[in-house]
Amino acid sequence: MSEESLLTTVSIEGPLSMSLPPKEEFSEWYNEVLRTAEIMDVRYPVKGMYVWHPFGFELKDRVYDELKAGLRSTGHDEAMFPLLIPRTELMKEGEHIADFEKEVFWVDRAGVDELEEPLALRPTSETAIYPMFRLWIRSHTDLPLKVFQVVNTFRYETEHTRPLIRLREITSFKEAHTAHASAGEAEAQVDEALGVYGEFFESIGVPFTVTRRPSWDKFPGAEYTYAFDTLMPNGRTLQIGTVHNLGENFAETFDVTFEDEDGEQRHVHQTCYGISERCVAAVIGVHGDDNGLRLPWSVAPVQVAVVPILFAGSEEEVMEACLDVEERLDEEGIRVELDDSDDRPGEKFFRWELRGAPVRIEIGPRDLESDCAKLVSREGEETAVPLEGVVERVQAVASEYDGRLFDEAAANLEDELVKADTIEGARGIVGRGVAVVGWCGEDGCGKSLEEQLNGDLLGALSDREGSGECIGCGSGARVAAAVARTY
Ligand code: A5A
Ligand code: MG
Ligand code: ZN
Repeated sequence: MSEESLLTTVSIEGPLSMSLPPKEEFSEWYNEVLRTAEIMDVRYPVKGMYVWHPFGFELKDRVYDELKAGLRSTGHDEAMFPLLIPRTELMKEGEHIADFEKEVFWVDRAGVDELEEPLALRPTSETAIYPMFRLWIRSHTDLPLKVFQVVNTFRYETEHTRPLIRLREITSFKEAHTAHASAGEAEAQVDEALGVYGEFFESIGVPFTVTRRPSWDKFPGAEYTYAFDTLMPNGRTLQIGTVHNLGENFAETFDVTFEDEDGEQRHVHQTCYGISERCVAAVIGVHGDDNGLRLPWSVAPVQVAVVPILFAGSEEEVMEACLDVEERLDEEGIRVELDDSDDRPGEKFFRWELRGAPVRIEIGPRDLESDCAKLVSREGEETAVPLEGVVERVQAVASEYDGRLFDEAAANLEDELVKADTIEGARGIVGRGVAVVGWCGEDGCGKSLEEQLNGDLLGALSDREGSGECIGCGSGARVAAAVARTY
């Protein structure tokens, strides 16, 4: 056996350690991908708090760049408020605190002193921000006010904690808060926010449903809540964002008023909306495969991995060609990494598939004989490309990559949204997909549906009409509602 064929054999098969649990075993797969692709280290000794590896952090930052761009382009300004909230402020809004009280971490000592007033670690920042809105807003000319911040928030979650999904320290909580002169403007803001979030999720390839949450699942203190959910591979939906119309509730509590055009003092109308690093969990869960991550081009920290196939005698020539390809891609603003580590080619292939690089370029002596490089898609399709045409070919792949990823995932979600006309039928769907059922919209009937179906009523789907009978009580179905098992 020649040296070359021996190495090739190794590179194709790879050692046994280079494998993941199949994606079908989603929970094991997810944990193993987070660990081996270096997204999160879960060994930090506080429950529900995890460490971002640099690779995961860069992925997160790129995802959040998309989100921030959408907010900025619609007139939201970034600000930052303190982590600690005085107890009296936190306790002011009765409905809000009734729900959050069980989840709050407290600071009640500083050094050796007991604090006169305990300070809460923000579980979310309404009660930190609105006392400042009170000072900032004087007149109708100060409205609308639209700010957002990306901060860590703390929630003492008692359900099973999971990295990126259910955290006690949410490290990347993006919360937007707005104030308006009228109810109509606040409603229009809810629509704008739904649009910004929809475009954001599409830009990271994550398909979603939008539902109006039932009254018992709305944000505490809100008039109503819309939520974005995606479907994870284990058949559970994950709430990946929410948009709330707060009406005048918080404005009344925090005395946030403005002088209108007739010189009258009025309460502002408010909205807020939030997204956490669950959106990164969604990117990972929705697109990954048995070989690891499949990252959208828009957010992949490494879009193209260049792997030299080295043999004694041609090393210099091969490295030169690799460096040239790297440089030309880099000049075009493509995030390229030349993997010149000492690992075997097979190990490098595994690494870049695991890390979700959309394209791998292999260059070896055989490719150079015909002045070509081998371009391998993340799905494993191989094409020989003339060296001088590599940049163009990569750009062609880039231009259609994310659209295809999203369409594939969206079609999959569409398949899993299954209409059911009976309780029996819906039972067979909940737990593996999303049951779409006629619902009268009554709270009592909805709660009983949740019990009978052993799932959560996500609420009325925004893009579907109710028709026929409510599957719970047989009266007219006012809405088409989604029911699923949730994270
Ligand atoms: N102030 C508003 C925006 C708010 O706090 N809304 S929220 O409670 O619904 O949170 C916004 C989003 O954060 C949720 O839709 C969910 O996607 C995410 N989230 C909530 N709790 C979380 C947790 N413990 N870990 C990770 N993400 C969480
Ligand atoms: Mg909660
Ligand atoms: Zn009913």
